Amino acid sequence: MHSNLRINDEVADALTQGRPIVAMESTIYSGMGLPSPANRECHERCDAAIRAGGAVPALTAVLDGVAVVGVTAGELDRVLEGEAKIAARDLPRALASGLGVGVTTVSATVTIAAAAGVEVFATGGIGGVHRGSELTGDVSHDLLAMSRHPVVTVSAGAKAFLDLARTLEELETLGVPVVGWNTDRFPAFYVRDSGFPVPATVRRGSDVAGMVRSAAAVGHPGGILVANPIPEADQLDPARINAALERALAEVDANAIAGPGVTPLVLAAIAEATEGDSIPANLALAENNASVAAEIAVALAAT
Ligand code: PSU
Ligand code: MN
Repeated sequence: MHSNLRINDEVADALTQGRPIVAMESTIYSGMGLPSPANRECHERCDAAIRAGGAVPALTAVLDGVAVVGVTAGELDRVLEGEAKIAARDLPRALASGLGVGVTTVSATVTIAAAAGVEVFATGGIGGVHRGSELTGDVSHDLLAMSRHPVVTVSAGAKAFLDLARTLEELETLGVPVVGWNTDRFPAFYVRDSGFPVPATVRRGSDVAGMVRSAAAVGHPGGILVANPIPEADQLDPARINAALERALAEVDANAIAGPGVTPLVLAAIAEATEGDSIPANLALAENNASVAAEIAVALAAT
């Protein structure tokens, strides 16, 4: 029987030797997360940031019916061009049916990372509770998945096209610890402050490593969300980005899109509404998250 999980050699060696590893999702690096060629540059910069921080990058994806932890250089193009978005609930079908290429969301990545024994994961922004969810019920599975799997997620908060107040409420309901990285504010992706506070602030990788080991000691399941604001110099003007978000949401409404197609459509509409200015900001925050994730992975490996 062939295995549905493949860990590449570099990641497998690091696991055996207890060296730091940072998992990466692949939806952000596909056309559904970023337009070409920014998607490739984003992957390059995140991969380099993780290595510079002393950790091994492990890009996850589904390739030929196998959940891959550590996509190799030779496989990367297939992933960048991937068009099937795979959340955790899509994994069983994708693997059992031998899907050619599937790009993994946050929920699928924490699932696969946990299965492989990888404890830290870097993304751009997580999914969350959508505006109007009281009618549509649209809440990203990312939130529940983070509460299920013991993986630290480093994210620049979440985009304000979501209902951030409800997203934070839902994370509390699900029992996911949320900490701000050198901030007491929950960031909103392109901007450093969403207007909402975080329950606690951490200042270094060892602070998060201590939380991970403490959670395990008392049997608290699931992961931790580290909210890492975009660097000051890369932040976008909040008024401008909010106007672009409103235009993007109106476009989604007009197209009567629902389900997993919503987020990719809003992301594309935002890039268009900001005339591409959102792209450098997106790359900068993803790279910054990769660096922080590496610092946390290094601290965890030392415990
Ligand atoms: N938000 C972003 N960029 C992204 C995503 C969300 O700012 O690329 C992607 C991530 O892969 C996330 C997924 O896990 O969208 C959430 O999709 P949904 O809302 O359908 O759960
Ligand atoms: Mn959804």
